[in-house]
Amino acid sequence: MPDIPTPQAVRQAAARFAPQEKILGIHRNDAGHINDTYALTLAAPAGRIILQRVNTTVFTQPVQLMENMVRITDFLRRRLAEAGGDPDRETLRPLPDADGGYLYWDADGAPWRAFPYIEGTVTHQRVTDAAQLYEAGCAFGRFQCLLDGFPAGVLHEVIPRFHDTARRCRALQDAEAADPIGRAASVRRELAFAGERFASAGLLQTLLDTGELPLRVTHNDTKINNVLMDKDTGHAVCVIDLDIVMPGSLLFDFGDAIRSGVNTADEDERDLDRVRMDADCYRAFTQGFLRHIAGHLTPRERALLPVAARLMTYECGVRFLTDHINGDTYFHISRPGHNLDRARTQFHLLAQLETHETALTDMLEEILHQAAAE
Ligand code: GN1
Ligand code: MG
Repeated sequence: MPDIPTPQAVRQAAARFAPQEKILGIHRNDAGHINDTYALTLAAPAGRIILQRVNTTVFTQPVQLMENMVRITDFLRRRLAEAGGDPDRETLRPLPDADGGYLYWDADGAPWRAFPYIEGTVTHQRVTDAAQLYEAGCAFGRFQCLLDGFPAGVLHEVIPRFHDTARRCRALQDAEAADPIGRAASVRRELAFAGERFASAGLLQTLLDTGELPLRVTHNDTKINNVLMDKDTGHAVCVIDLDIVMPGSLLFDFGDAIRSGVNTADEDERDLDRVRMDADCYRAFTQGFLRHIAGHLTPRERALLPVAARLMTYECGVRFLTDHINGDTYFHISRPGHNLDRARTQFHLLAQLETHETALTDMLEEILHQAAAE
């Protein structure tokens, strides 16, 4: 599979999901780090379409992945209809291709899929005000509620033990030992920072394995840019990127959203002075998230919310650093050292989460109390 699809491959794939004569324009979107994403503009009255080439290095079972997605979105559509929502706007829906399947395989053997574009919405790569995080919190909390009752047993585990942080640490140690392109020596400081925290990495997965944390159906990739917001009202509309919805811990979803949402800078910011933990954003996300689900949390889950924020930030930094050492084989990069820059922002943010953990824990307690009183 070529690194980036050729324009011809993109056009051919597009023509499988929309009549060729109706396609007016194709624009690449570089926000995601894994799949290749394009927006197709179609002649009126048809709306736009999102077209994606699925990354088969990361998703080795694209057919199973799409089976999951169809099941999940069917379920969500039913739940939204029952709740008086708008299923066309509030959840994704994979589009069938010309043969009626959900994947089109191109000449290089790469799978493509498409979704209707949800018009009138925007995503935020970086949050600019706490109200956006409140909305994102509501969206992920509601997503969790809507999936309550989904038969988890039917889901394929498309990337097993995705948020097993200790496994991610072992992968970092393996990368350091193999050092395939000789980068390890130049990242000693980052390796030491990561190494000092290896011992505490396994906590959440261990508690899941022993049954002390409940296994739920979770999103597992709750980056803030995975929520579509109404461009006029600012309200959250739809949770997207359902590739790794799988059984997991709700703490993964909380932690990863905090990781991506409370950073005042971009995930790949080079000037670390700009990377700061915004406590107002932390509070706002938590208020939105807990508004829907505070009553469902077990005492253990409640107690571990701040720990999860720290561990998911750590895990993400470890993954970026591992990929840097391995030669950038997993996350798309657009400049040399891109994954190292990303690892550094995560570790910088993590240091701040650690410093403020007591205060953040108090803040969470207060929000949980308020949520219980409402
Ligand atoms: C990847 O492609 P994107 O941005 O949705 C990654 C997440 C990371 C994220 C970091 C399947 O998500 O786990 O948190 O990058 N997705 C996968 O930005 O590995
Ligand atoms: Mg993703």
